[in-house]
Amino acid sequence: AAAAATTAVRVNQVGYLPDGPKRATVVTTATQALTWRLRDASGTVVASGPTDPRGADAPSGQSVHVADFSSYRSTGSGYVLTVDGSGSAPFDIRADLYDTLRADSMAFFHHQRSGIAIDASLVGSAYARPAGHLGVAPNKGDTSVPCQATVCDYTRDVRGGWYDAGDHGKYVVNGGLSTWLVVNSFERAKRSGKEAALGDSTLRVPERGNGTPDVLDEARWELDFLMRMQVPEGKPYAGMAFHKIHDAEWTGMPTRPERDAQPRELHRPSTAATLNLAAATAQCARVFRPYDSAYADRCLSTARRAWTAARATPALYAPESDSTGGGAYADTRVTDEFYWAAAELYATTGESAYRDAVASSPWHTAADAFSPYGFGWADTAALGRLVLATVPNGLPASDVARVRASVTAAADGYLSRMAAQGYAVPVPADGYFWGSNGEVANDAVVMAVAAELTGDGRYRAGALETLDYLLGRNALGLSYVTGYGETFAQNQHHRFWAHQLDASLPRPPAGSLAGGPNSALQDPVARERLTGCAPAACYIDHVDSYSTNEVAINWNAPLAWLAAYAAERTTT
Ligand code: 9MR
Repeated sequence: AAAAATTAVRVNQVGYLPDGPKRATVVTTATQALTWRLRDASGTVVASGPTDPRGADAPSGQSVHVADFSSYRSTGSGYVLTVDGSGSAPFDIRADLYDTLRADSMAFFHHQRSGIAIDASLVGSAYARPAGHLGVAPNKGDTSVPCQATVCDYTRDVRGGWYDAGDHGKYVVNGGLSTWLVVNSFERAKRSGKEAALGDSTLRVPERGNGTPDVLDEARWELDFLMRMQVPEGKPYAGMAFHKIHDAEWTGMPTRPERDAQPRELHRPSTAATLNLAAATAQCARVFRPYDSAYADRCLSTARRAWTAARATPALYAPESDSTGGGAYADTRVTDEFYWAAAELYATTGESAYRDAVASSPWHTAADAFSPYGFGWADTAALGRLVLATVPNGLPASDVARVRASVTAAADGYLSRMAAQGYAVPVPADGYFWGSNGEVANDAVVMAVAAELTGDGRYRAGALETLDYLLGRNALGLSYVTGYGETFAQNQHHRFWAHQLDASLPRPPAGSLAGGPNSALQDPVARERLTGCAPAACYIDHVDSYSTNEVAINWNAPLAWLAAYAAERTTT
């Protein structure tokens, strides 16, 4: 009995796809193989086998075994995996496992919309709220936002878009990356002929029924905002993008969007934001073309202007110190943003100037365009590679082959790291930084693209297995996605979904991904409650732990991408 008490069986608490990998991690100090038993809802053992003792697992700080029941392919619900007298959370095995997550994780963006009422008929009364930041008191509003004193002497209408995270800031570098992932999920689905699942009237958005795929409607809400962030002609830095717009001072917790009384401010343009805008709008021009050619034209002219402006001002950096009232999103290396924007502009236009910019970029041949720490808002070279690997373009065939090989090599790296770890996580032991769950999901996106490029099922298995990690097969035995699994994160840091602080406010809606373990302990709650944690266990489901438990558009975007991929029932 003493031994049983220390055994824990961690599974994907939502479940497994019938044709997908099915592995669990068993926390135990036993050094010899144990027997795992898969029991169906009636308690009958339907499969069994030996565990694989792995010993000490550095990221989790636990001694673990792995149980592999992938060969079991029957469907049902209420399965439990037992080892040594301990049982896992119950889970399902079914082909439609990810259908609801596909919709919920994408619906996150509608909930995050600024400048529009979130209607009870779409989201239910608990999540309904008046429009935020349209200038209705006490909001100062985003309809006429002045620049910071040293930046410019005019105001801009930068309404709309998505709030970044638990705060009410809107940041172009993170908005562009997140939009890119949302639109890329549609473009990928379209390549596989399965885009109808993301099409019109598949999401509960106000635009449903307008003939345009709902995922693109959602992305357009942010694209419209991003385009408003471009400096107008005739002004200093014309064509560049303001780096961000947010409150003058941090607001307290909780603060409903429509109750935010802080003055809003536009912060100085940056080269990174400008190139991010160029990449997202160049992609828009290509993907929106069949549905709205006038909009595609507008996106393309924005992208061209942004590109030209970034070339003229190639080193205007947002400072790390600018973090009062909003995040800094500082980045002083923008060669990778130049590469990503050039790749998008080239894939969309085929023009030689953009091809030359791609070919002459150091990132076109760099060995580290894909890093073990994944891509992110400051590391975008991988996005350029993903575009050039998947969108037909005029690069020499040998060049395209090399770019594609770099995607599969990156995926190989993630697979080998997963194989070496008890919890099959694609990130290294020192990779549990702020937003590590987003990093995990981004790595899975790369594996899924490798699966598409090669038809090799190992890459699909890797992408699916990272969902296992996010949904409960992890050091804490907790699903990081609200509403999914037996035990899930539900107190994420958010100014409106702050139920933990004010019972009249809702919890995060189903499908909200927590930032995840962050070994740097960058908030007071984490420092007080998590000191000494193993990297993969540096997480707490507390509303004030913004460095481990915030939600953010750049983390939900790859989750939505992955959920759509997993729901598609492709075999590669
Ligand atoms: O995701 C961002 C992370 O990479 C940074 O280390 C961190 C600190 O600067 O900021 C994170 O982004 C936050 C942003 O600054 C403000 N809105 C909430 C974001 C998610 O926590």
